[in-house]
Amino acid sequence: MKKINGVIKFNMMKQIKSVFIFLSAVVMCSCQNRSIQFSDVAKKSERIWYEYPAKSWMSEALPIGNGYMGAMFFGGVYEEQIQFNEESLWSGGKGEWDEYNGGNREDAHKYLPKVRQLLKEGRFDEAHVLASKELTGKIKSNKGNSVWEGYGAYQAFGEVFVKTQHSGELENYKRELNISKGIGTISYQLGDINFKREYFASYPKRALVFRFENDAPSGIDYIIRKETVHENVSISFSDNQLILNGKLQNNGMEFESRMLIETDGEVLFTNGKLKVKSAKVVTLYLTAATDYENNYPEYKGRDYKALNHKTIKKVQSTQYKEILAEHKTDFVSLHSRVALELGHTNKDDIPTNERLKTYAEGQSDQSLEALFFQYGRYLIISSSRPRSMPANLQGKWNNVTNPPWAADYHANINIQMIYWPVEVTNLSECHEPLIEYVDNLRAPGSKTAKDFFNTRGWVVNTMNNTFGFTAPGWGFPWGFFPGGAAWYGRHVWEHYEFTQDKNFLKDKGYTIMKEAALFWLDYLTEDEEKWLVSSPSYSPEHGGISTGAYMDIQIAWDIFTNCIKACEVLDADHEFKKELIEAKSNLLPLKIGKWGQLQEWKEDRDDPNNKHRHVSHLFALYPSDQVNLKDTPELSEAAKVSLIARGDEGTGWSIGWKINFWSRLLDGDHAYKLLRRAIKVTEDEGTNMMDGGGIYSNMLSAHPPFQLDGNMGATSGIAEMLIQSHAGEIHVLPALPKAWLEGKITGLKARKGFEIDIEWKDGELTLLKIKSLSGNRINVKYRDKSTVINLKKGEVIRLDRKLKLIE
Ligand code: FUC
Repeated sequence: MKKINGVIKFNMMKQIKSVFIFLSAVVMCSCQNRSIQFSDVAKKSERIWYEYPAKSWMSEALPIGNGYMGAMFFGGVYEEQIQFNEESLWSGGKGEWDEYNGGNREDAHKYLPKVRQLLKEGRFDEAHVLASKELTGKIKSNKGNSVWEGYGAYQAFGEVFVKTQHSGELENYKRELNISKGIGTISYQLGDINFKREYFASYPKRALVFRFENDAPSGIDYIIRKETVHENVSISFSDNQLILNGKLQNNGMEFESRMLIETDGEVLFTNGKLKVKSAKVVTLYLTAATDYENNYPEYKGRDYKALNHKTIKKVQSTQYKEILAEHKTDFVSLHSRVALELGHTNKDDIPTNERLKTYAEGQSDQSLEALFFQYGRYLIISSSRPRSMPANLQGKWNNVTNPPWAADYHANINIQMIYWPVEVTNLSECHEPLIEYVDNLRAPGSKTAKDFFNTRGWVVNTMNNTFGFTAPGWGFPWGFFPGGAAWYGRHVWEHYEFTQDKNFLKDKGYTIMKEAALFWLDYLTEDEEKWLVSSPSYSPEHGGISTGAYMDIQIAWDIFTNCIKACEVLDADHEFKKELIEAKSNLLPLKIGKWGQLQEWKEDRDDPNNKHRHVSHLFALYPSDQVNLKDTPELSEAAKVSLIARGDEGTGWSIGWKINFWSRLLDGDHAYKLLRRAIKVTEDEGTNMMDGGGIYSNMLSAHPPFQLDGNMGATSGIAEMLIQSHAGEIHVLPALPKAWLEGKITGLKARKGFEIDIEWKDGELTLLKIKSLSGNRINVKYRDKSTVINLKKGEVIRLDRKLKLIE
């Protein structure tokens, strides 16, 4: 029984039975007018709004961002508070501790044979002690209060406060974030004066823009100041710019923010503040940068002052209206690629906080679910754009110097989850920062591979910072996870699968994947039955040190499989491909345990009462495709048993993951149940690891506390409910819940280069539109029907519920 889980086979029978569709341009023309139309209701619904200013940064303030910078606005009436970030402002690194070297220890691998031997002999406690001492990352802790030197944390940058010197009775207050345009607005009246503010984060201009307007006949007065939690800063004013300069006390990182002010009022600079007199309009353009550069091992050297200078110059020479129009075009060009309408009703006229409350009480609100889906897309567009750094655990939003888990890049589920929906929801460009970042981790990661494992290739463990920390974390049970790099390799492959961009694969992607695979070729060892296993291994964050925790094996399977496919696409590296095929065939097969579960460990020791938030042994089901209903039905059934035992509770991201699992198991109603759980509003800003998850009233996901992965996991889960393309075919409405009787979605992407629109009524497909972007042939499946389509690049077809061509 050596090969329970083989390579996914193309289903020949289905292929033969299928109807072959070859299209002509004539068909394309005749269908031109039959595309999916959205009601005004859907178009209007993409906003979240409130009738009161925010008090809590985490649960109420609203996020905007341009990839490089993020801001949270509160919407205070008499005093506005806008907290802002710049992505590279991090404590830690060599600047904090001159011996810092990404956690690496040169001779660590010398202890590997001994740890392996102890594991072989079943001396787990001793193996744990030795691994904890010798196979953990080097970091300096001398403060006795769990502050670790060198690793650092993402830092709050500063805040802009704007005081309005006017009083009167407050009426008609509204605070809103339009997520399809990327614009925040605040409007209200004080007495008989109308106030309006407009905020956005321009990616093309690399600046945050805040505009304050009033209709008082001779304007009103404002007091504007910038603050920061960091010491050693200087504030100055020149050339209409409020400039904040500083150096982080922690590591000497230099930073600067410049805020250009444009107003019809008179501006005075006194005591570090701007006094604006008799203004009807005040516009602030804020930019920021640091001397950080992603250049291993220095991570320093950017001419940040020149960069800021250039940004402000560009802004100075352009009118506000033009900057706004340019921003809208840029933002909408991404966000509008996908539109989703669920059901008929739209409760958009009810403030979001009230809507969330009634939803948590059990009322239906499908347009809220659609809004939540689009919010995930909004958040990633706002925090991950080409040439920016990737989104971290909090995207780009953080208001403290010691954020939870350092607001870093966790590679044992979190960062990957943040990027799960980008390809399928038509935001491939937003994936690029992750891939760039990953490419830059190869250098430190190959040192870690040598130092700790004596292998070729590169490796990343549980957590990374911005200074190339690729070693295992400094606590073995949570910090040891050499699977990070190969998991990142899956993102590279998915980027290729969706875009079919061979040049990308050839010039960049393949090297990242190959080097991640090399690590696994070397790290895997033979067990007593000659199967390849990892040793030591640790199923993320629970379970004890062992040999052959299945997540490792599934990750090795995944990178080997995808590398083999990449060799085929590129027609290259044939010898290496053979090596991979051989190793893959020797991987320990997945096993079904005594209570019918998919085993998490090599030994059959899963506890049916274990509710741990990590469900790592189902990596094979999602995001990977090693276990899928089409090719491995028994293993899928076992995965289901495991999933039921784990339960429906967890942190925000854990619930997000489970939505994707249930979708892959084609149980739309269970996926939906979890989606409702994910959208359940909470005020908990603590750290509940068991049954915390939900969202805050600003719709940011609560781990708790706020963590972006929960938003993105749910967005990906919704996409998986509507389309799947992992098993070599496009499966339409694979996990449609009963609650979504009616709906439409346009612009989803499928692997092999397709763009898909779907419309359904009474739970039945009514229209399927497929556009081929790469000229590939593929099987399309809807319920028990399937058909092979073979379209030229650019061709479009429309199919009905029987998958028959609509002429
Ligand atoms: C992993 C999880 C935690 C948290 C952290 C950022 O360690 O187990 O729940 O999400 O990442």
